[in-house]
Amino acid sequence: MAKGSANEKLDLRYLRNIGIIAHIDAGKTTTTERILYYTGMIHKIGEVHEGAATTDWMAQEKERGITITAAAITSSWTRHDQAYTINLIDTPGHVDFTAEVQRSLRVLDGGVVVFDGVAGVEPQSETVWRQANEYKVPRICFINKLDRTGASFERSLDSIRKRLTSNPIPIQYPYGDGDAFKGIVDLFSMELVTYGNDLGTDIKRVEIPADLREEAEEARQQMMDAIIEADEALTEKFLMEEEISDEELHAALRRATIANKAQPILCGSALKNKGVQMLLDAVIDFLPSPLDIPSVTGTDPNDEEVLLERQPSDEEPLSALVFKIATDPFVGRLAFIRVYSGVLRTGSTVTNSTQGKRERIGRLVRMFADKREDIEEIHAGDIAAALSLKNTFTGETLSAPDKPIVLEKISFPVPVIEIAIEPQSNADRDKMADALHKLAEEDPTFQVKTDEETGQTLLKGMGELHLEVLVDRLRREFKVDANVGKPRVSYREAITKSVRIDTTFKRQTGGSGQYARVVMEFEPITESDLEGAEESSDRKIFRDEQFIFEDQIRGGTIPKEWIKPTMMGVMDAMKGGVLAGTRWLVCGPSWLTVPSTTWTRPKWRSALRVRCA
Ligand SMILES: Nc1nc2c(ncn2[C@@H]2O[C@H](COP(=O)(O)OP(=O)(O)OP(=O)(O)O)[C@@H](O)[C@H]2O)c(=O)[nH]1
Ligand SMILES: [Mg+2]
Repeated sequence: MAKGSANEKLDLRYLRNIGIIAHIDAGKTTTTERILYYTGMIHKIGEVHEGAATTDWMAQEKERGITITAAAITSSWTRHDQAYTINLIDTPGHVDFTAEVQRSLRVLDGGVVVFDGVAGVEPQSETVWRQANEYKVPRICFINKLDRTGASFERSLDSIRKRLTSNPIPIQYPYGDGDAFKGIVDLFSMELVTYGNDLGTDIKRVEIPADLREEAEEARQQMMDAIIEADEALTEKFLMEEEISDEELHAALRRATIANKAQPILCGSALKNKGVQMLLDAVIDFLPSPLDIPSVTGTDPNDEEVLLERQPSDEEPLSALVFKIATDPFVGRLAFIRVYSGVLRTGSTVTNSTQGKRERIGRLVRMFADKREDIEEIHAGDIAAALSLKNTFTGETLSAPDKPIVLEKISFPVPVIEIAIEPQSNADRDKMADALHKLAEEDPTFQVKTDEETGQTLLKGMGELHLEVLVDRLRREFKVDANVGKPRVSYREAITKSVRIDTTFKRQTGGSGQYARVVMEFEPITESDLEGAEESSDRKIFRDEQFIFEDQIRGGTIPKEWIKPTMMGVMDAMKGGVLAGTRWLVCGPSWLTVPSTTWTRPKWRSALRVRCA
């Protein structure tokens, strides 16, 4: 691992913060696993379908063979004798977990978009592409699964061209497809890359075979034309009929990619270990370092109008964004952080400038999926995690106490579906509240609420799978036994005819005792009641959309201060209703507790109607 474990300054030129994004099952995790293997982070390749992939570490991920939570890893790759640090986030493809993509793209500098070579662009590829556009994340594309029957590089490329706002520029060309997929032509060096073993570690660069020569040359010409067209300086040179070198083409493609004017297209088969090392080379060659992207901007917490800017440098005041909170079964609350400027050090005190609170930085760790390594500092441009940040949540900014800045928050979609959950025992009830709180803290698209009318606890999420996984985690990680069901529909009661209530309350507790008598008339409200009733200046009539309360007490026989609580009692009772609700129309006697001698016969009349939901 490059600079991760040490406290030496990071040379930002040699850092890449990237995310892998795609439709579900395109092969993101399979590709990530190869990246870990070829960069020496793991010594054996684990497959998704065997529940053994490093970044799919949660029990639910292993069992289902899908990624649920974005996993961050750090690795190192040597290119032209220079070691580069790569912080990589493997994101989930399922639409229910789109928030994981959203927050990852917010803090990453570049993206690798993976496509299934049979299906090409799929619905969720369009979504993640749009998200990457929104955050202006430069990207390269990897057309994967070329070993599958029916795979087609050309067709997939065509779908990228047609269905995404893009300017794809292939820099590779496959040799065969399906069972016959044998290797990849590097259109810069014009060599065929093949593999001498199944693990893909024995890379051979050989002459392009005769049967492929013509196609490869045509593909190279198209690449050159496309790069020249995407770069003004080269276009000019071309028009002047000057010689253009491969180095110039390469540099121009890097510029165009970083400026989001083009996307280099690569291909291979992650499962069959073909093309991943070249993908790593392309990450280094074409995706930006933190120095290549615009410096971060934010606002002054004391004055939102004041825009502030921070350069990606250790010398600048600290600015960092917390983009994810996770509950780690071993170490507790983990906050994933991207530091944009300055240095975040263990033992230091920083300001959570979003909330205006101080936070002490305890342990800092570098993440390797579910494993971690202690570090002393996180430098400008880097991504790592902090333990025991108590008051900081997703999307909040940490900054130097004397130079606070608030970075733009992360926007998340609103949860759309609901289920009801009920603990099986009282012990589960307490555990459940705590666990739901923790899960909701991790996941901004998961909300917990209590339905006031039915008293049920409702879980709101992005889809059935999302909620199913959360309930499963509740049971297994937090050991809460709970039943799940559909939310109860809250029927409302409405009175249908007028009724007169005459209630007496008596309590003899020694001394003067307590006595109250309440007489009320209730009537259904009609539309004309609501329209017709005039505003009352003597405050004897109170009205809202569903309720008119008329005080008919004459001559001040009842002190005024008791009237309002009486009305509030009725309003409160209206929320529940008398038949199925838990509240009674005439509330507890606390507001009627009066010395018996002050009471005469009140005559109150109130009208109400409770609308059916
Ligand atoms: N034939 C073939 N299968 C592949 C290839 N890459 C991945 N797969 C298989 O496709 C399935 C999905 O792969 P994953 O790597 O989990 O895909 P993913 O994009 O991470 O999926 P999510 O994280 O759930 O969105 C697994 O069964 C892989 O073995 C490939 O290059 N060729
Ligand atoms: Mg995955």
